[in-house]
Amino acid sequence: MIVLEVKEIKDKLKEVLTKKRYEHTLGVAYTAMCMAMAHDADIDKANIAGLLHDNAKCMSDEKLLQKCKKHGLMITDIEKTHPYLLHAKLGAFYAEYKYGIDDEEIKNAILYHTTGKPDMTMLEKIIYIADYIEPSRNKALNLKEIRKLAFTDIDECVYKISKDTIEYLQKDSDSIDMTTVETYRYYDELICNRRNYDGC
Ligand code: DGI
Ligand code: FE
Ligand code: FE
Repeated sequence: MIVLEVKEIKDKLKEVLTKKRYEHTLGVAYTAMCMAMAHDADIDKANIAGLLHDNAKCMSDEKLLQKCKKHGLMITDIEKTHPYLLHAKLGAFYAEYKYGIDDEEIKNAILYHTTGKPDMTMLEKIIYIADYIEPSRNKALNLKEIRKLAFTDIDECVYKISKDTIEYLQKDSDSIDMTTVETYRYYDELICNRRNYDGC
């Protein structure tokens, strides 16, 4: 098992990512570390997961499909038609085999950073959110509110991101991964139950 220092991980990423993607990567890592501070999570794990979340992003669809097949990673129907989704799966695999990460929570945070999943761990939520709000992101709706929620109410923040993502993807509803829908349903129910419990 190879174990790389943060500096070595950054140097390796610089070689495989475009300049813009590398800047985004640093933005996610720094945002994830700040969120870890706010939510009593492990700052070093947040850094590593943030740095590695898009390590397999700068690849063509053909290459993503070919590499996943080569390494025996299961490709779902939606991933066959939308291969860019595979950058999360291949990225989690590379985190272990190219960057020496054997921490399951870090690998899962990378694996689910695009779709989210029901009942995420704190680190999974942090990476899912940091990817959406890091400072160089500027296209999504409601960013101001979502950025604040990242530090004040993390479950409501996941709920809002999954809701806006589904709305954004609705134009082409065949493109929506079931895990993305399950994430939305889980956090919708969680927030709804909490509101009922609070009597509002
Ligand atoms: O890799 P990044 O661009 O930094 O961010 P990401 O991994 O979250 O990917 C963002 C894109 O993924 C964004 O355009 C929304 C899209 N996405 C999220 N869930 C789904 C999805 N795309 C499809 N086709 N299906 C999904 O369920
Ligand atoms: Fe990504
Ligand atoms: Fe990203």
